[in-house]
Amino acid sequence: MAQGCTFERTGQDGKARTGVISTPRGDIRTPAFMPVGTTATVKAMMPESVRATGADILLGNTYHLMLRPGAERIHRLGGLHRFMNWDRPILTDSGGFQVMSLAELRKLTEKGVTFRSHIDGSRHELTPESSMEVQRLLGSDIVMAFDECPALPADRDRIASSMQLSMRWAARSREAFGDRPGHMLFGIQQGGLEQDFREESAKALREIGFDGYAVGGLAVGEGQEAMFSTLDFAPDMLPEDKPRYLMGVGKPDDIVGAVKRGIDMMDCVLPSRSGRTGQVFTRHGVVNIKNARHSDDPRPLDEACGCPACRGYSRAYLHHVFRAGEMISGMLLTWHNLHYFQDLMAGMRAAIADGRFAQFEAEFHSQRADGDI
Ligand code: PRF
Ligand code: ZN
Repeated sequence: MAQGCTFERTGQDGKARTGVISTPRGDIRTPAFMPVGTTATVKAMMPESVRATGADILLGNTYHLMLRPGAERIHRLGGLHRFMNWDRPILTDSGGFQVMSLAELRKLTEKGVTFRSHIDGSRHELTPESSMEVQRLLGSDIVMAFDECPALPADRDRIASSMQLSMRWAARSREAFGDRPGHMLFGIQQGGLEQDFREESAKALREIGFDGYAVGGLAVGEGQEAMFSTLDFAPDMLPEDKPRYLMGVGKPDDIVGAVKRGIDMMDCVLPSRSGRTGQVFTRHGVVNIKNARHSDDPRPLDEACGCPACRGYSRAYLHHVFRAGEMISGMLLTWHNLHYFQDLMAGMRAAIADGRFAQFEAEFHSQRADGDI
């Protein structure tokens, strides 16, 4: 473990774990949900509000920030924490995944990937070495190795060669990262849905040695059932005494299923993005605030929620400001959604600590309706 950072496991119930990652910028309680702050903001939220929802750590993106406003600029301005006024831990993704989904004219070689910016068409290159440098300039607390992730379905040959390239890049990432006390480097397991490739990838990562391990390459079109089948074996291949991070997941039921299978950290744009499109997550299921049936409803989104949107406003008001395109709509709904996701994590942490995770999971599912509520 990088000097100045520790991972202490404080409880386990079945495969579900609870613990604390300690960093010089603060503790991260696990299982942890990381709100996404791609462009140095969690959209529609002040950092102090993000903290008030219960977040211990945010996710930032190498790809977006290197293009705009530039990593050197952020570095000159005191680093990403100072720049965006968030002084707690930040994890940054390494860029390869975003290049593959957003950039244009991508060219993949052994060295790395060249591409055109989706913002202004300018040419750029990302390699394991340059990704480590950008993440250093940003001042990221948890740095992700540079990897490649094929969209699924893909044939076995493509999955194998992509995974093996990612493992060579993982070794180069480790070398380029060097020794940075107080900062952690996470490796990323790839290998699609294939047990043998997941094992080959895990073995390569374990031999290199990382401060934490991500399960990458899931939630890329395979569906929940296939993702859970893979999570039935993939996390077990990663060191038990290091944090395990499932990248880009997910819906509340994905998160509960991932924690049940031994995942400690997750991130997803869903609560923040849905907050801006009027989709609201509650313990009873999804509420679509744009639906006309909310227009006279004096009740809050969720009676049991302690967030500002639920304490101060009716569904009728939230429906009105959404329909009117008012900015407070995105602010309140995002706040509620992030609060709901953090409540869910806190509920799981407490249930694991008390040895009642199965009961928590049963209640989580029984409270939920399938359709809109
Ligand atoms: N690799 C990286 N970032 C990611 C993924 C990955 O496989 C995913 C897959 N769900 C999301 N974000 N570096
Ligand atoms: Zn609420």
